[in-house]
Amino acid sequence: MHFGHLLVVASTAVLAVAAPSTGLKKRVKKFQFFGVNESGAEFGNTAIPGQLGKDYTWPPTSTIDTLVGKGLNIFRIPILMERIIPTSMTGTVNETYAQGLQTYVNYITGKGAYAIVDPHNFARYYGNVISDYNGFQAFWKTLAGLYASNSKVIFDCNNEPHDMGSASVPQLMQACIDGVRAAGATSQYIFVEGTSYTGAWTWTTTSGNTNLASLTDPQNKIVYEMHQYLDSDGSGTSATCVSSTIGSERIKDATQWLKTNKKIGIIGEFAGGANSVCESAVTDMLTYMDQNTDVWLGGIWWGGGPWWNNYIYGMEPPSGSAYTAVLPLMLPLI
Ligand SMILES: *[C@@H]1O[C@H](CO)[C@@H](O)[C@H](O)[C@H]1NC(C)=O
Ligand SMILES: CC(=O)N[C@H]1CO[C@H](CO)[C@@H](O)[C@@H]1O
Repeated sequence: MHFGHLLVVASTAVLAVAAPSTGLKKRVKKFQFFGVNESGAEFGNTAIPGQLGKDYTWPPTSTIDTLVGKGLNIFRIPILMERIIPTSMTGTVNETYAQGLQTYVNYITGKGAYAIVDPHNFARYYGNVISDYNGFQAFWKTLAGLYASNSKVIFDCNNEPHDMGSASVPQLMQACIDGVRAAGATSQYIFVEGTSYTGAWTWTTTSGNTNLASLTDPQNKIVYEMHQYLDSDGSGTSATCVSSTIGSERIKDATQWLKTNKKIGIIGEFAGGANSVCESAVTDMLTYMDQNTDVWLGGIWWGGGPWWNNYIYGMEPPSGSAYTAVLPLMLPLI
């Protein structure tokens, strides 16, 4: 999702209401990974470094308990590069923010789930497209170094690069891979993203992305992360879906690309509104992915987090619209 504005609503009494028992069953575990983006630490991106509890937050661990209880096993944690390594990409970490991340990551991986560290920066640092690849490699060496010994952490190079020139994307992603491995983090998966907001539907017609097939990793654990929303412009800003089959239609070419290039992928963001067309579209996409689990490792819903308030795709227990209406339909398919 890539709209610029955000409704940041400070925690309200709504959040304090005790979770009713939903009676939801567990997922059937067709996919290696299935989970939710847990938003909060990247909020308030005009306030750098920002203040914990005012500009940004770490999502509640109770949500992790609830969703792990449903069999979900992967959580993507958007963070801001400027908050974790503030002075320059070659600098050192901000201890306050790094500690907050560490506590949250350790909680997730301590429950046996995977935690994706996701610099939610659109390939930009302080607003400028990143072109200093050595600096970006240093950034990742420092960040991955914090988690070198935790094999349940996944490194997501950068969220949704866009408008940056096709040639730059492979260089940027390779610098990330090299930085992670140089940190001695050798057991973890690395998720790479493409430009055009890493859209699955435009993957094969975006040369910067097809060129990502040539990325190399000595550990051979690269996963191609693509995003796919089901609204008309694919931006993830509307609760209306194009049709009940738009999901499989939009990921078909990317599926073939993964197969042809012998790669594996994950849908790192997807969503549709809580209505019957979108619900069919979501289950259609998941059914198609299930027929192609040789290349699709799973999916990660956008999004959860405590500050979304009545969000069209809200996956936050106990009352998020997707949590109550869409998750029950997905559990038998994932
Ligand atoms: C570190 O980040 C916190 C917010 O997480 C901020 O309050 C603090 O000023 C930052 N410290 C430095 C030295 O930038
Ligand atoms: C892609 C994306 O994440 N879009 C928005 C989603 O929400 C975050 C805040 O949680 C915004 O910063 C993004 O612009």
